[in-house]
Formats: sequence, C-alpha cells, structure tokens
Amino acid sequence: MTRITLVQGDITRQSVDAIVNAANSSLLGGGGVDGAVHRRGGPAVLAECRKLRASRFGKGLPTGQAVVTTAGDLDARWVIHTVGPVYSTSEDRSGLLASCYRESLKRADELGARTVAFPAVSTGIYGWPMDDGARIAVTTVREADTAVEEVRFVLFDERAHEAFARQLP
Ligand code: AR6
Repeated sequence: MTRITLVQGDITRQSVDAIVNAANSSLLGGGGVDGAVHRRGGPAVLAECRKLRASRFGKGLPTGQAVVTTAGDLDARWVIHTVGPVYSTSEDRSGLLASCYRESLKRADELGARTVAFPAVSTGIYGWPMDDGARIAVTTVREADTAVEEVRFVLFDERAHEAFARQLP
C-alpha cells in the first residue's frame, strides 16, 4: 500500500529518494518547479539533461513521459523529470496528465525509490485548474501498481494544499 502524504512548501527542500520535476520537453530548464530544481540541484542535473537530449531524446521528452537524472545537490538520489500537458479548454488532455504520474512511478520502481515527492504537475505555468489537477494526481497515484511506499505531494501554497486535501479521505 502506498501512503499518500501532503506537505505545503518547496519541493526542492524535501528529503526523499526521488523528486519529480515539472519540466518541459526541452529538459533544459524553465521557471516554477523546474527553475527551482535546476537552481538547487546545480550543474550536474543540467549536464545529464543535456546528455539525454544528445542521445535518447533528441527531439525532447514527449508530454506524459518521464526520465531520470541525478539529483545533484538536492537532498535526494534522483530527479524524475516529467512533462505535463498545457491545459486546453478545447481538448481533454487529462490522460496525458495522469500519464505523468504513472510514468514517474514506473521510473521510481525501476530505481527502487521508496519515497517520491511530486509537485502539482501542470497547475502552474501550464494553466491546469488546481482542483482538477489534484483529482487526477491523487486518483492516478491511488490506482497505480507501484512499490513506492510514500508519495508526498508538495504543494506550494495553501490553496493547492487544500485542493489536494479535499481529494483524500
Ligand atoms: N515547490 C513546489 N511547488 C512549486 C514550486 C516549488 N519550488 N514552484 C512552483 N510550484 P510549474 P507546470 C507549484 O509552473 O505548470 C516551467 O517553466 C506551482 O504553484 O512549476 O507543469 C517548465 O520548464 C504549481 O502549482 O509547472 C515548463 O515550461 C505547480 O508547482 C512549465 O513551467 C506546477 O507549476 C511547466 O509548467
């Protein structure tokens, strides 16, 4: 049974086996969680991202997928980079958002990670409504077949924390 926990704060301050990054397909950094992960993770994270772009992901990491690098100077062993979908009112992209959580947990299982911290993927710059993003995140993790012992959702502000709390019994 995977335990789901909620924490309000900065995901880059967590001590866990793996920190999930809300990246973009370039894997070369950006704002929000991605900016913070690269800032605190340091150059080792970016160096591995560059290698991935030069090898397996020449065209970038597709939306809904997840890939692993070192965590550099973060208090974690690995960063799992996933690319959330940009929210759209004309197209239902929730399958892609669910895929981010599922694929990240698959990478975590391959690594043997027991504790994994997730941000609320796509709910920032990518515009996904928080309540729906929280519902998809919690439902997908609950239904996932994973050996991860703790999934910790790290929510930046009170509004996000409350949205996730509403999804838990
Ligand atoms: N710790 C925890 N949560 C955070 C942090 C943090 N340090 N910083 C922001 N959040 P976002 P996205 C929250 O924008 O929507 C980047 O430029 C934030 O309030 O980081 O998937 C990438 O390179 C929001 O609820 O990710 C991509 O281009 C949630 O984390 C793009 O943004 C996700 O916000 C990805 O956009």
